[in-house]
Amino acid sequence: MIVRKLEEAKTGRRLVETAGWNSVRLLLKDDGMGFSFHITTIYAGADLPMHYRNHLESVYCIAGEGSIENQETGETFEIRPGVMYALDRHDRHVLRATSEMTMACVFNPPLNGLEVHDETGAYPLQAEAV
Ligand code: 9YT
Repeated sequence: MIVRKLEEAKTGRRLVETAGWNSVRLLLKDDGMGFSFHITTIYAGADLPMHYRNHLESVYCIAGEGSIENQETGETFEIRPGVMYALDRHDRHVLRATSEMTMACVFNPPLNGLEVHDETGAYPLQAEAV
């Protein structure tokens, strides 16, 4: 069994900070779960184009408000506490935060903790899909 505290995980390689957001990786590839699990904070005013070509991601909003635009379809959905979105088609999207948002995120395949977004808003593939 793995038990971790968010506050304690905000150290070392588990905390990734970049423009517009930070993410605490509570579970990573080397935990052997087949997915990674992150608590991500999106800063107020962030406008984040992303395209996870190599990963599936689901995101649950715990706090804050914003929107997600599906650039494949042109649809925009409000994001607020209680809303989940899943990028089941590797959808190109833009996440916008009108207030600071706290999100619980799951990635398949799991991140190993070192990835950074490339110029297309994707993470490189560093694990086989499960
Ligand atoms: C919600 C979202 O996709 N934010 C970008 C960061 C990502 N969730 C991560 O690496 O934790």
